[in-house]
Amino acid sequence: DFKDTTNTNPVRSPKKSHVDSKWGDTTPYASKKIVQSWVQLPDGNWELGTTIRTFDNESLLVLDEGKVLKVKTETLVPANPDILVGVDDLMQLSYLNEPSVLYNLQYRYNQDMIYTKAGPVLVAINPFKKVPLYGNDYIEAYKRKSVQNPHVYAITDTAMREMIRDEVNQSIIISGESGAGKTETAKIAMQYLAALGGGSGIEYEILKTNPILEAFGNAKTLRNDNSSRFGKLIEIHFSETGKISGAKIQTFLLEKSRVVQCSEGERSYHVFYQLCAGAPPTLREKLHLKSAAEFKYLSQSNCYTISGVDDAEQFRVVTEALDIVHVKKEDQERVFAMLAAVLWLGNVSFTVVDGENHVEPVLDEGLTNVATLLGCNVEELKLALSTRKMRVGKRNDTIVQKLTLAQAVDTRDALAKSIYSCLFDWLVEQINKSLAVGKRRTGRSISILDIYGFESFERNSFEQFSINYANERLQQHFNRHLFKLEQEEYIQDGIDWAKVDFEDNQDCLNLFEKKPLGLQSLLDEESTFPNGTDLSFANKLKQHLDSNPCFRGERGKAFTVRHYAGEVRYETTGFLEKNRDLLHVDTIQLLSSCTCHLPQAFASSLLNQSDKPVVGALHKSGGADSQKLSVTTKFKGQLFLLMQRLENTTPHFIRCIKPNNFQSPGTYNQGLVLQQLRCCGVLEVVRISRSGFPTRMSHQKFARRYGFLLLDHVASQDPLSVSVAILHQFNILPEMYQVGYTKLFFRTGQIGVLEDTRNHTLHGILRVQSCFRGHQA
Ligand code: AOV
Ligand code: MG
Repeated sequence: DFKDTTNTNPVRSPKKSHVDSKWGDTTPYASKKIVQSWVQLPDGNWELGTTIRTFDNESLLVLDEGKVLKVKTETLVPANPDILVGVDDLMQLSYLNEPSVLYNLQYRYNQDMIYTKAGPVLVAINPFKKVPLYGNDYIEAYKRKSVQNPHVYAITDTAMREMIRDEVNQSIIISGESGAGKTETAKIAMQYLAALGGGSGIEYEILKTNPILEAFGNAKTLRNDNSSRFGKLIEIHFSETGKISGAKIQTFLLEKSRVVQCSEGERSYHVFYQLCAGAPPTLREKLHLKSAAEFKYLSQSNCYTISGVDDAEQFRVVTEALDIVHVKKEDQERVFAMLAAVLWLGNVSFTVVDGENHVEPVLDEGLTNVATLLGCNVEELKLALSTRKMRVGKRNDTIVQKLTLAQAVDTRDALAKSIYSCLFDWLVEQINKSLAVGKRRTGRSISILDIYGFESFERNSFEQFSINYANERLQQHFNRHLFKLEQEEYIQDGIDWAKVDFEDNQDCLNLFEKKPLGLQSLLDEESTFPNGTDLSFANKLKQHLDSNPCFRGERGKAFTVRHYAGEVRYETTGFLEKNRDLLHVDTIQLLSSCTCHLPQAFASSLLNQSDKPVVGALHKSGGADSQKLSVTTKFKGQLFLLMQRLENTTPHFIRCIKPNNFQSPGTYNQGLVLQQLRCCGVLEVVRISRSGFPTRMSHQKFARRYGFLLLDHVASQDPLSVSVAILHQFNILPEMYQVGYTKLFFRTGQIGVLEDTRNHTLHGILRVQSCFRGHQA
């Protein structure tokens, strides 16, 4: 129940420990008899050395390969005794310093032990290869608790047990940089839940949502061959007996721009390549499909394949999965037709009309195929792509404006992007219908959060701006639970506690969210100005935010933000347009006239793009609805709601770590790992947990839960007296617990003994009862 590993360390009183933020234990070096210590080499890596002589303030060390080194003694960092090498919980390290943690993780990683506990947090290091840690045998073993190694299965098991025990919703929150392994980890957790809560058959459907959502929402980036370009929360519900009763998926801000534009060496969404490679002949003909290389949207980045991935085979996997979540064959075909329409849209080109500044679409197979696939009239399509209706003057006369080349290309791309994102939303809706949970919400659900990880590229745009903001929010949730709330609770309940400092990211969040002078408000403001440009936006940021320590204005249209995970330089090019994300009325009207639509839901989600009725949406400033929320504002609202929902759950955190930037197995880059450990505060978490009291229970609950185990009569029956009597009877050492005003606080592992005794006793009672009943019968 209380899955704790016993702390083998001598307990240090938090008040007396020599703890500083950098090294953890800084008990004066010279006062100890340490043979081995860590020495930092010029390349930044740490190596183990044995001190052979010390003089003045210098030490002579011999390294593993026999090299001898003279260094300043104060730069040496104590190493742990051999017996602690490779411990499965960093809490057990006697010296909790960066090199020891790095080495411990590396030692385990080299033996394919990719999971390690850092107090309450599970650290997972991406192996970038198949590791023999999964499947039914392992699931069984974790279920029976016959293995103790840290694992996603173990943390998922804990969530499951706590959900049933406390009747409180749980969440598994997975974070880490792009490519660190979040999505894989989420799938491993789902696998475990499906195995434990399976039976109704709905678990297969839940598992099959993964290939579908990955096909439509993941793509190859420079960081990750299977990078999630949307955020996802899947809430899995359970019946009273612990069986899965349904699930609900919520998605966040899909990166639409990828449909029409992606950088060299990256790909658009997997599903496009899968369709081109895997569609059977009849479908190919019907959709006028060609190979990926013949579609401009796919050819622009010069990357068609992913090593080790067979797109044609994946196409079959995806269609099979669509069958399983009950998307009808005819709807599937409509989905593919929409995808083909998007691809053909990219091939629509424009010619400049003689001597004028405006353009017309070329009447070629691109244009006609789009019209056929969407089921609209070619002439109407031409007009929608090259003109714009506007209202002018006091009488609101409608005039038709002809578009320039740039405007026409934007209109075409905007159409492609919205068809795709509506398709995505529609699919999620279909999946949710298939997985639907009954109306009654219970206290029995486990939510798994897998969003896009922190990103920093050579060029970063609005997408990275949004993704990294989401990661700041998530980091705050992590901080709140592991540092803030934890310590506040100790102080509130009046127990003896010396505060542990942690890197707070509130300043960075304020930089984003502050009104009226924060990044998001300023972006929204500039987006509503008809004359606002990316440059005027960048200038405004510099004017108002230059004194903010998390912000730095750059030359031209750029700015830098100091994120918790590192500095990122953003180019404002395209920010305003992406934030406005407007679809012109003409386009919406065109789409609502199409005959080849997916069922109603699709059309309506498209019309929802302008939050008002289509007719009322004509505006002077370019024909779009000014009421529509900006992308940033909507995203922020979604994230707030998400955080609120997570606040009502018991969280379980998994930190994924990327050991190298090449997606290759066996390479452990110390610097890279250290940077990730630092920015998410792993060492501080361990420090708090080690000196803290992670298990707590109110006096009442404690007395009720264990009171019946008391052997002697207690004079006073008030919960506190009963609790104290229990503690005495079980010989719980005074340094292992603290009595607060309302609760008892225990160090890691302490409650386990009580729980075991309680379970044994209960078990015994039940056996006696059933024996008795059997006897009677
Ligand atoms: P991410 O979700 O954290 O990145 P993924 O979960 O997609 O990262 O992992 C990236 C790749 O690492 C996967 O495609 C696998 O090849 C490999 N990998 C990760 N975890 C494991 C594992 N446990 N065993 C084997 N291989 C693994 V992003 O979505 O980019 O933030 O936006
Ligand atoms: Mg992912």
